[in-house]
Amino acid sequence: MTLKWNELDDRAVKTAKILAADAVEKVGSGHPGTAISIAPAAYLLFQRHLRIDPKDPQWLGRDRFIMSAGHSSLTQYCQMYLAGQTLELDDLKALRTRGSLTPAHPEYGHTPGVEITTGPLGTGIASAVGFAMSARRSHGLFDPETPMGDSPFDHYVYVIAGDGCLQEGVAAEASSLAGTQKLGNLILLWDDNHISIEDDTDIAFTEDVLKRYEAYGWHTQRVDWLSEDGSYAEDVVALDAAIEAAKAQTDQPSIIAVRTIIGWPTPGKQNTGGIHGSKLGTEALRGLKETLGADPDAMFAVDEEAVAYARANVVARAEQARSEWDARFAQWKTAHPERAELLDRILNKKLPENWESALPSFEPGKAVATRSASGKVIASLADVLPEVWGGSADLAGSNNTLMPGQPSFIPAEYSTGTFQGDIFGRNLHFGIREFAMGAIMNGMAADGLTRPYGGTFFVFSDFMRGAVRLAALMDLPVTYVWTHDSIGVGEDGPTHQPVEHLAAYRAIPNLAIVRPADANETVVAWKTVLEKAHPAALILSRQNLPVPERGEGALASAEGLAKGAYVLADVEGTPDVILMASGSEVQYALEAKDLLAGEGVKARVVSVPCMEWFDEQSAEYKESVLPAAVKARVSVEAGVAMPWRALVGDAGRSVSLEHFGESASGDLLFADYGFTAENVAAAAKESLAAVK
Ligand SMILES: Cc1ncc(C[n+]2csc(CCOP(=O)(O)OP(=O)(O)O)c2C)c(N)n1
Ligand SMILES: [Mg+2]
Repeated sequence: MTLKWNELDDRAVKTAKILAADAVEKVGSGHPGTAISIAPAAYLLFQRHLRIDPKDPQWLGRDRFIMSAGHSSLTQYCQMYLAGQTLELDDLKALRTRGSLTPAHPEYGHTPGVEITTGPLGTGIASAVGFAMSARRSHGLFDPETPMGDSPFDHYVYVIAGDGCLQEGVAAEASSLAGTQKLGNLILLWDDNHISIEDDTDIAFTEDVLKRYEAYGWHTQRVDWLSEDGSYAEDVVALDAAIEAAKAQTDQPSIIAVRTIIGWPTPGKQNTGGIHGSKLGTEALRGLKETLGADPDAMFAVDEEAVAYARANVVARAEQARSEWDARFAQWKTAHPERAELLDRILNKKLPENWESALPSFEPGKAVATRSASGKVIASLADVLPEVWGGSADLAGSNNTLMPGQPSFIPAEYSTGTFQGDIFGRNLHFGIREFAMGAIMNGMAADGLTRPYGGTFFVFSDFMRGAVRLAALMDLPVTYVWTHDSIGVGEDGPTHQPVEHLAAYRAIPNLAIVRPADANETVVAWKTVLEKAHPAALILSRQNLPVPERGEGALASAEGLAKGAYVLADVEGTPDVILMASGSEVQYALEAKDLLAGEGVKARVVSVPCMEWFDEQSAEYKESVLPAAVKARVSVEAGVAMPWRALVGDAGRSVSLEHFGESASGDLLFADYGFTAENVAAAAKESLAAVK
């Protein structure tokens, strides 16, 4: 079908260019360049391809749009305005000002219609891969019998990315996986303008990007608006044909390189790094408007007729798309009432009645690694929580992240002797790509129909930190399964032994770091994480840990974990000293309690699996666990003591690790570095002395 495009379309594009320039000019900062030059492509996408309903930004049947080049948020904001979705002119005038719907970078959960927070370059592409995977998994979960493309759960995921996104490793990681996954629903427009902040990208970026994507298994196309002879034409017809070809490609993701001139047509500033991230200034702004045939002195002068035309077009397309989709969705609902109930439950963010009865419990006596307990929990979720799926960055066997009996989410032709592939499978294989794993899970979680988890060694969580921070910022219910959580890793040595990681991750706001002390705490940890549905990391041991007796006459119930910290073992009356510990070190605190009792010192043991959840508790509860009057305190954790300072107080002592580990057996390192009952008891006596 040839593109229908008329003079009003041209005028709407001009309006977008001028609004982008004016919005930055008004606030005095921002990124006008790309928003000016990529406007025709973004307009074409929003007006002719993207299936959205401006009245219902959360419409399940919509296509997803992701502005990976998040600095160019105006590209999206101007199109949302022209489409009549969420934003009005006043919102554009309020760009980058406090509380506006138009923050500097698109923010998920803040501006309806923004699918994911972008700005850290490259992560948008990776999250888009997550959205595309989520779409396929959702099709498989709710409508597996229907051919791909015909289900109400099918849709396209469109991304606009710049040179920066394509230079970032996370985009390369995710794009490689997208090729293997044959994500035919993913379409990436690369604004190939050869400019980033330091001007010409030749200084750092010279490979043939399309060849690279071809090697990843992508369908690649090029649309040159800038010709060899230096002439420039915003050829929307050619781009439209390329988008059509990309949509027709059902078993490969697509990239379309659009060679543009940044800032075109801004006299004196186009094609320079200078227009990337600074306001144009009066002269260039007037020049741009004159070139576009607009009043050079008017600010925010919109072409009302063109705006009305664009909005009407989006409404008409939305009405048609809605009526087709609504009918298909209604049919699906009637045909599958149970699945419709499941969808309802998931959309309402509820867990099924009594789901927790599927969870395992562990008999005291036998020692169990918490990673292995976590694996048993994951296995137990298979039938009760079909929305839960996940995997690992090539460490499934070590992270215990496999859901037994479930096929792998890979095209069947990539099945191996070990893993049976199915495009609707459930076990995820991220490859050795931790950052992409994190950003992909963000896309899945933001899409909202599934609950992803992903594992790696805790020490390598550093590689995914940028994505974890975004999950915390967006408050996405992603679960990290980070195992091999301390020097307990042993022989693999200091490169594999986390030391500073607990502190570093506790420093991220809105992220729960949960380090259970034993198998039964691990069960409650998973249960609480799934119930709370916020970003959370499970920090799990490689090595076996004792499973102590709990209940009457023994240690307190592991249910206390849900409060973040709880009294695990107590004494008659007021304790002399409080021993706090997390994870594998709780056992030393318990042993120390007995040693101290032998010397007439009354020690309370508090298990502190999650400082963030403890922080949320009432003042009364906190006082009941850690009475202010008891100043003698000891923390025990195989990591830097920094996060414990507030809990131990001035007279407190920390049994901690302030240096890197070594390649040696974990048992030897624990003992040699002072993680023993004797040393904990000695620290308790020191603290008691300090109080006196
Ligand atoms: C991970 C990350 N590193 C650095 C930046 C800072 N930054 C913002 S835009 C930009 C240049 C982007 O170049 P490009 O994608 O080509 O955008 P264009 O200049 O064409 O708009 C940089 C380095 C960032 N936002 N994210
Ligand atoms: Mg660029």
